[in-house]
Amino acid sequence: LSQPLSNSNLAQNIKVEDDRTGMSVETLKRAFSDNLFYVQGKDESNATLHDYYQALAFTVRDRLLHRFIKTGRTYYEENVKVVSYLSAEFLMGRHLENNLISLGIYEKMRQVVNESGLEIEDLIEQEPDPGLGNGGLGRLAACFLDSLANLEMPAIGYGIRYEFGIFHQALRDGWQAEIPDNWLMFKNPWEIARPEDAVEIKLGGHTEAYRDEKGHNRVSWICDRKVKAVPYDTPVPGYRTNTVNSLRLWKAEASEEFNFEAFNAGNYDRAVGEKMSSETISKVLYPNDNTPQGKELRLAQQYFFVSASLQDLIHIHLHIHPDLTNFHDRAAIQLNDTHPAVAVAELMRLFVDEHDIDWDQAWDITQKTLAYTNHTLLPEALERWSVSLFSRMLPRHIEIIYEINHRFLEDIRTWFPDDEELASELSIIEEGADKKVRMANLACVGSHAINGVAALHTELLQKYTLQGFAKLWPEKFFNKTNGVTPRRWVLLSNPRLAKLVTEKTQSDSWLKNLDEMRVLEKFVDDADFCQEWRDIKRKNKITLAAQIKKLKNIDVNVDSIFDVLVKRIHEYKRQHLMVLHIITLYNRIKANPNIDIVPRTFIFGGKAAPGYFMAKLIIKFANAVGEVVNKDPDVRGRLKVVFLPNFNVSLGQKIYPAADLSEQISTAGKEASGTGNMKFAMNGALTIGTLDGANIEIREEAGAENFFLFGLTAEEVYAMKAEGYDPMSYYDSNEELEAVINRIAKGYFSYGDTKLFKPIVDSLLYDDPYMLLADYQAYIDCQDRVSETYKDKDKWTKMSILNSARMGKFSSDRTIKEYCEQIWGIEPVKIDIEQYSQ
Ligand code: B1N
Repeated sequence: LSQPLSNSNLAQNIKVEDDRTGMSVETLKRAFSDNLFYVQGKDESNATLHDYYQALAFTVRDRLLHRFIKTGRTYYEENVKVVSYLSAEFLMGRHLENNLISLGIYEKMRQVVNESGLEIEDLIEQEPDPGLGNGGLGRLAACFLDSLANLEMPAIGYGIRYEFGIFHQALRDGWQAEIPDNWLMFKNPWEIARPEDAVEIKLGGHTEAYRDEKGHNRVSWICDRKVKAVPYDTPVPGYRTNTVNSLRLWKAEASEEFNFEAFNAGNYDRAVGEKMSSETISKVLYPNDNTPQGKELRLAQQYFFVSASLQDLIHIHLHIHPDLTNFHDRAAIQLNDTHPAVAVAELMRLFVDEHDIDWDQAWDITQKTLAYTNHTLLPEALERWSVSLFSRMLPRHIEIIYEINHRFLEDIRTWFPDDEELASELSIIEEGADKKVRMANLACVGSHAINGVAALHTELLQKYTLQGFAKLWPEKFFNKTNGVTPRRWVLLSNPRLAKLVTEKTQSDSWLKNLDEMRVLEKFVDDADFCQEWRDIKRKNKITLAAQIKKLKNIDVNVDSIFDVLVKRIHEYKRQHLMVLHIITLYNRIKANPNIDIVPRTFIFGGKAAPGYFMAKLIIKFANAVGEVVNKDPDVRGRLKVVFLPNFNVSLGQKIYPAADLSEQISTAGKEASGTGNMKFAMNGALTIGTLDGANIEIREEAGAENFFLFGLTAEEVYAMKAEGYDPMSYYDSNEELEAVINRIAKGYFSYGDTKLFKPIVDSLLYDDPYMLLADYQAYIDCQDRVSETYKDKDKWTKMSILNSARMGKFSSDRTIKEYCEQIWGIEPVKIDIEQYSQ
């Protein structure tokens, strides 16, 4: 974003039919061979599938670049307000197929690839799935970038270019094994390094007060370490728009200055050590979801990408504006959870220490710029950093935080003179033997907007988790129910369904306005349409069945209910409740082998945090039960249990379209929103779920009669806990439940070993923090209703159609419009590329 050095219009020399821009089949074919030859250095005699993938990827990338460059230039020249989405995770999924679809050249490219004797699907499968996120939070960031570009909104994603993403999960003897994800092993055609835009990040050291030439008291931070942050930009195209936004991810490298000193001092070892320890910062994604990792390196990661992103934004601003006093008019910054919350202190430091703005004005700009999204109600998931660690790494920031807190508490004590309890609840610092910085409090105090991610979640945040702040500043609170992009989660994942919807609505505009899927409602009684609907689901199930055969060597019945639970493994998500249902059905078969039972295929997928013992044991439990059930001749194949390894975005794309039943069975009040629930419903799965997160709104939209509801409400959960919940009483009074627990406890699923699953049994009987036993009977009864309904094909089909047709609300386009209008103040910007258009 610098002033042009030349005013001759070089880009104009590039003609539409040139090999890097042309969209005709002939040109694409030439470009594909050209890239294979000149980029990969191969020809058809020695090219591997991966070489062909790279050639195809570069051919597609070339066609994004004009739009990419023009988009950035337009934002700069038109001096528009841009939103920056700061997130420690972006779970983008594979780029190639998405970019082909966005550009509208998928079918042409298929032809080109076919003419080389290859299948485009095989090339698409060559791309490593970029797993720079754990689960819903990272995937939400990716859906938001898609919607922002689709809606032609000026936006940039800022995050970390982890060298190792989420681990690859293998299953060995039913146990999870973690394998490093070396996704950058081959070159990444989707990123462009911008070493010229690198910035320095300081760490450690101490602060010194001084008086500047104007006689002002100032502070300078004398660090003991510097790291260089190098940006890598990935284009994010909108669906058939000219807008191509940027995802800017920072890589940590050794600072030249420091290396130089060590080299000059003749200390080669130190220079090399410095380089390695610097690069460690962006080395690996912490594999925890919904539980913080209080590691020093994690705090360094957070500060590293926040400081780099804010310096970048300030640098860009000062290119156009004389000073930073109007920064908030040109930048909106969204904090994706508290992971980037140190931005509050860093923005203040940059304004006050580096750009000489007085405190009050700096604070005003900071608050007007920042907004914070909370993603969890689990108290143990709220980030708190020890003051001693914080002070060691960020000595200036802890001073700034204390100053912010001091001024904030002074206000609180003026407004509520005798309420010391309120002051201690709201304080950014948690007092005690081991003082903590409460990152959620820091984010709330430093932001003008705070939001939850589903209606119930926002309500509970205001009532419990952030109640003090909600009373203090009710006007700061917003609900922004999550959404998912229909481009990736319907069009790309389920092309058969997409084709049918386009035929019936006589346009593909539903992909930009998902509410248009409502048109399908008028076909629910059209027998031919219903048959087509069933055929599509069946074909998708056949495709998934082939994948199951390939990955697990298990044969499944495509006419059985595909009953699916895929998400991160966590006790609050209650994967083990689904296992209790499986054992219940198994017991019924064992008691009466000729029982009339609706066949089911239970499909699990999901990773456990490597240090989360119970989550890993639940994986083993599901696998162990599956092993017994799948091979018992009494079962006669009526029940099959499959745990698919390494659930990720690519596998999700195969699973959601093939599901009949979506399991959304978290303890009410624990799942902030969920987003998998939306992907399933859009693809015509029916939901069995609790009144938790966005399930509530999905049920509202689909209609209560099209949703299998069970279980306690959040308020009932709290009330029961307050009264003293006794899980044993359910075991004592429910024969079916007792038989299930006894079978586990006796070692039936562990070759007689009664110790293996004892932690699960004990947790359920003596503690049951997630109330599986309280919800057990309601769940089983509801599952019996599911089976009854499935027997009535017409009824099930109708419910399925209505679910898909009514999911318009859960397009992330709707969510993003709300953020743009109500929180960011961002408007669409047309990108004009007439000189390159097709
Ligand atoms: O964020 C999703 C929600 O749909 C889910 O309900 C929610 O569980 C998820 C620390 C998290 N909340 N918190 C995290 C992830 C990584 C980490 O290090 C917390 N993820 C969620 C999107 O709103």
